Amino acid sequence: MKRNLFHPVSDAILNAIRESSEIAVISHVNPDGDAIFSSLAMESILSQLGKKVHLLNDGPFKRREIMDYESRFTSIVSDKLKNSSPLVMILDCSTEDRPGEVYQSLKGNKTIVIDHHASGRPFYEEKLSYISPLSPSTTLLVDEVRKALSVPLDRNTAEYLMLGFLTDTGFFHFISDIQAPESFEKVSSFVETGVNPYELYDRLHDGRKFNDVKLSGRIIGEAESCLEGKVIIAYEKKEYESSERPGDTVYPALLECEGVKVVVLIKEREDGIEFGFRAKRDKGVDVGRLASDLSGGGHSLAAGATVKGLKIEEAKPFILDRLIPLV
Ligand SMILES: [Mn+2]
Repeated sequence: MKRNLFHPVSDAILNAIRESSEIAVISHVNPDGDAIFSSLAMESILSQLGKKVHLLNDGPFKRREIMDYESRFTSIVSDKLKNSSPLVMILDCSTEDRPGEVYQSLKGNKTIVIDHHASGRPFYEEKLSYISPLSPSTTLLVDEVRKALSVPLDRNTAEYLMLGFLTDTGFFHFISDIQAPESFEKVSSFVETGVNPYELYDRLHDGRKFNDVKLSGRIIGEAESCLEGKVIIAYEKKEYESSERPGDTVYPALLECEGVKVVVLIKEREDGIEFGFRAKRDKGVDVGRLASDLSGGGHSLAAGATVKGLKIEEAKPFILDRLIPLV
């Protein structure tokens, strides 16, 4: 089998870890599952080597799947930590602003970057970085570091590694054929420790508030099919109150519609409109480019942008004008 996803972890990285007794682990602001679970897995691995680990994140912990772990992290870098000149490990961040404020106060320390994003502006020292754009999650790269450090895989660590993988791949949905063989080898090693995919699926999905599920239903009910169904527009109005991000339910449901190429979620904010875009794979629409034309960002299949001063009734013609040449 051709090996694509992982390359050897450099000696510079392994030595930096071995020589450090104090390590600050930082992931990105507004964290997602992969950010938090790669941090927790790294903490568990480093602790087994006797390291003192500090988990840092600016938050906020808004996503349901990570809320329970907030207390394990801090956004305050103590003077004591600063003065100890810890090794810094940055996980799941593609640009220098992603690690947020906590990183600013530790800048200048020796820093390792582990990430799987294809784009971004490198802000790291080559030999201290472990970047593999083909890896479906940062947690799989953390597992390569674990192996290189000869730390055995226990169930607890495997569960974190699996959770980051599951959240970044939409529970196996977004894995390409290039990624699949090596990814599933990893998954196989995780489940061998006793990790149970069924249980993790329920843990990631259950516990939603009834009203949040109803609101998602309302947003789907009010969605509009445009341009012969190639574009579907849904609205998240200011008066809608949800304790979660309705898009997590609304996008996948609307992307299942026959003939759809792009789903747009128009989110009414205090100062304008935030557009969320999701594109169907293999339909030739790059919503990342559309978003960046609007000074936003993202990937070819998932992206977003905010247009200040735009009113909700202006949002649909505004975005359809831009989508007509693309679909
Ligand atoms: Mn990630």
